[in-house]
Amino acid sequence: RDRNCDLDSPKGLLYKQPGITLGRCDVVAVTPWSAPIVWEETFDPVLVDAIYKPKNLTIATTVFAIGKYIRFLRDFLETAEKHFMVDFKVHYHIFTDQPQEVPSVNLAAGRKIFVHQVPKLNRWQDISASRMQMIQTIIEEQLHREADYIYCQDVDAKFHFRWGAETLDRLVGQIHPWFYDLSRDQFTYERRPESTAYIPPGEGDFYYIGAMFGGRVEEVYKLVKRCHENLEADKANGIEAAWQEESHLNWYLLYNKPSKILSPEYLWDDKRDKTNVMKVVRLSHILKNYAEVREN
Ligand code: 2GW
Ligand code: MN
Repeated sequence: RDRNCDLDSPKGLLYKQPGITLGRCDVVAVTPWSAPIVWEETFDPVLVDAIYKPKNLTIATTVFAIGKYIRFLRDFLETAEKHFMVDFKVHYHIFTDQPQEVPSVNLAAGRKIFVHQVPKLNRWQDISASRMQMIQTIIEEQLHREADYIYCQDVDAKFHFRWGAETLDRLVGQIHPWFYDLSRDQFTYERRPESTAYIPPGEGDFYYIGAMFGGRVEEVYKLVKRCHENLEADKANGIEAAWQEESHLNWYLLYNKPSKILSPEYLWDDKRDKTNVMKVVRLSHILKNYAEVREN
């Protein structure tokens, strides 16, 4: 398993020479702590696949489809089969209150769906916050044995383009598509010192979206465990962070720096027009009728 960190590259593979002075000049592709920020044209997909495919990795993904959100699952899964970690072993872990409604989707060899029945929670804040706890439990019970990496995603999204092994790393955060071009004082971090998710003014790297985080299973385990503990501590104190688990995720990733960061290409929002830095959209949050999907 430790060999997963090695970047063994096949002999004789031909690819473009890495540049020192050329490359994307319109975006920053590395953080001040030397973690890559992944953008189109900053990696060679053929080389990335040649390094990662021989490792025989299993990549788990978790998606929640509770209540009316079950309707988004088919498109999510069908588009994932076309673009998400193609030619890798993928285990989709679906958490739903309606196991009989999980669509049957043709999966490529080595890819599997696991359905986990969960209760129907009514408050959306509870659905969103309980994801941390459920991911913690599934890692303890199953994934620590069965998967190398885990990526935790929203279901109201569709894949459009390669979402591949260039995203694999120890701890991975996703830049929120509405915040990548704002200053840190405009981020919607939790600003009340009474919350465990509190981030003081003047601090902050990026605003990470709650809809996508991931990495090595043992690193994501530490993240979800800590966020779950902090969510519980806040609840005991009668406080709920501004954006629930997203606020706690932002706190965690500020003080436990991610080793790789995904540009907004890896989760765009269809409500926002594509900006100049966006050469491709790999996955995007679809337009949905909030009022209709959210009423009980
Ligand atoms: C129900 C009522 C209101 C809001 C959400 C739900 C709901 C969410 C639901 O009835 N059933 C369900 O399965 N969910 C799951 O939670 C589903 O996987 C969904 O994609 C995820 C997050 O809810 P969603 O997609 O409505 O939230 P966004 O995309 O508007 O939210 C962002 O902010 C949230 C803050 O709590 C989360 O951090 C989320 O990850 C962000 O994308
Ligand atoms: Mn969503």
